Amino acid sequence: MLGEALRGQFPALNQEIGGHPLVYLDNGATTLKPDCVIESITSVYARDCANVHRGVHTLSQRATQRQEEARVTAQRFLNAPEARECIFVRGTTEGINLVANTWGRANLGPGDEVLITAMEHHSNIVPWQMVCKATGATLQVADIDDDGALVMDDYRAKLSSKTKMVSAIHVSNALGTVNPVEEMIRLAHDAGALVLLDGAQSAPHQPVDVQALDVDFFVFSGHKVYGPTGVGILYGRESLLDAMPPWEGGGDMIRTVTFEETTYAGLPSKFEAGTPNIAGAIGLGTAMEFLMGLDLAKVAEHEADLLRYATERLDSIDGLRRIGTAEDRAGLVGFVLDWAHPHDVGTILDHEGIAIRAGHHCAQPVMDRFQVPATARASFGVYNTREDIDRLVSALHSVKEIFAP
Ligand code: 7TS
Repeated sequence: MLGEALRGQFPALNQEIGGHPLVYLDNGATTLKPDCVIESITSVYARDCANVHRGVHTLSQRATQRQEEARVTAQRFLNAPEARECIFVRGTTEGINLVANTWGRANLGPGDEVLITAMEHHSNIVPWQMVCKATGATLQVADIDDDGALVMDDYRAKLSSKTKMVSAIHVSNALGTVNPVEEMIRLAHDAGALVLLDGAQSAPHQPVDVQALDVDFFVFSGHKVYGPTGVGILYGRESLLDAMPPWEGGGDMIRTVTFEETTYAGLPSKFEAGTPNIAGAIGLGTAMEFLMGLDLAKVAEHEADLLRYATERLDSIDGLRRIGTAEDRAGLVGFVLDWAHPHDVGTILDHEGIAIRAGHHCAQPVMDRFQVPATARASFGVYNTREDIDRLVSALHSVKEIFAP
């Protein structure tokens, strides 16, 4: 049911670029959307178009019910104990900023430390840098090795009673590294620290169980799990979310307001001020149902096969060097070529109808670590096939003929 059999459900795949059928290998940036998600979003605007949580009329009740059903779907998707622990946010970036700005400002001070890894996306570096600056806390960074794997000895060495939060990428968007998160979480908890996992690149590719992981916060973006842009989920343990101050003030997040004092609503409303991305939340619900319907364990297997195949085929190209060679990898392969800049590679591949990403992938410290300005990255999704990889490899051979005849 994966690969070729799914392609008909993704209308964006049914087009030609420069006279070639589209090969979409930029799923790490965003995934294409299946018909069911597009129809789900359209049906909100076409039929159930109303604001949520405030209307007595039928349309508002329908919109509210559908949004809250999507929250229950998120609870199932993550195996969260309670639906109210799943907060709708704008995406991974907003989820991390929310925790940094609420939990962080309330709990960090001079002498405290936040530990991240050297393979983080900018969205898991900058918010912590900002909150450390504001609170006097210190940002620590656990090293990675030449394969792009976390150096566990360094992680252990940098964990101490000063560490209040470990905020780590689950699967690296630049290297594909899958971090040993179970061990990282256990060690962090032993040291008395909380753990936030950036699941932007794990949630699309494997089952996630926040209870089995015993993780305190988990964030992911809707648009990378075949859902719409502008929506995502922050999961947090209820006791932690309850104790955190609100993020934005406004409608829907209050219990009572006077000019002297405001009391706040309970979860999840406390963190959802203002009119939310209603159609986005509902579309994300449909996307999570879609992925669970495919069985995420099978998705993981399918993409692992593509990764193995791509690795083998790319390694047969002279002058191609893969960046990110850790043992445990998922979802993507990054590489540089001796004979062409990644941006030129990306542009030429586009002429062949092949979409990849070239750049620093919002992970400049990773590029610095590997002393490259950028990499080319092919990232996989449920609809990709071995033929897509064959097309990529044959187009790379054409690039080689242009640059290194
Ligand atoms: N964390 C990781 C690991 C990511 O890969 C991304 C986006 C983000 C956070 C931010 O997600 P957002 O939805 O809030 O923007 N990564 C990429 C990428 O690799 N190419 O384009 C976006």
